[in-house]
Amino acid sequence: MILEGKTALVSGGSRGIGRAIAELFYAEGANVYIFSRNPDQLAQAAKEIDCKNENRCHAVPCDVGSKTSVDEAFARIKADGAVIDVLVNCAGVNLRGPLETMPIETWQKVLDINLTGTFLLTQNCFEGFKKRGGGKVINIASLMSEIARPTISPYVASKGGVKMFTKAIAVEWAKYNIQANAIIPGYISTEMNTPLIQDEKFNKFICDRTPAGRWGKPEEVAHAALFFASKGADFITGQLIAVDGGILAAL
Ligand code: GCO
Repeated sequence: MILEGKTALVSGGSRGIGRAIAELFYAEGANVYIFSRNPDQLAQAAKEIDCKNENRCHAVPCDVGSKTSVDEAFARIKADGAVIDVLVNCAGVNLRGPLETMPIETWQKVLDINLTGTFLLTQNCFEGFKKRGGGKVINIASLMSEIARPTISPYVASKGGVKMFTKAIAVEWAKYNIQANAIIPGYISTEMNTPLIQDEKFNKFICDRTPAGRWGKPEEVAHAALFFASKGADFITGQLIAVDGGILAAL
């Protein structure tokens, strides 16, 4: 199995894309930690992911937008004697609304979780990566790292930052055999996008705009994460893979 003997941390691992990545990494032999703000959803997810009852999926409550919460979560991992080999920064929120009336609190919350959270978790994994002689950082960027649409300005800004932060990690930590790459999910059928899927007009717009003619599945993103987590990607760093049904390739 591709991740046998590896310990992975997936933020936002209790649902959506993060959940699918945690499940696939578990299936490939990894010892998996999942972070999420929602303790009940988190505990249930860990139980379901650990379907072989091997105690290989661990739920750690964490608000990645809070340094205090992140420090406490990493203290728990350290107390377990675990060292992270593969970090997946997937925790993210999208709070929508017109730019002209966007409250600063909304802007700050989206940037804190999506971008600063990625910074905090990445920085906390560095010592362990160095101890292990290398590591993997996989950031979940977005179509919005490359293009924008109205009413989601904080999310677009945060995901643009995730793209370039991925390159910053890649160039600074390559000498430690740490690779950093990002995945650009297209429109994926997740809880975050439920309001969009249920909006008949927007749903049609996305299916027409996506050459594959459909919404993607979280597990389709997970396989790209598994590739970046594998030894086969040891000479790939600072790159982005779009799992988007062809949207970014099309006019
Ligand atoms: C939106 C969506 C998008 C997608 C995804 C695309 O409001 O347009 O939430 O942001 O979720 O980020 O990559």
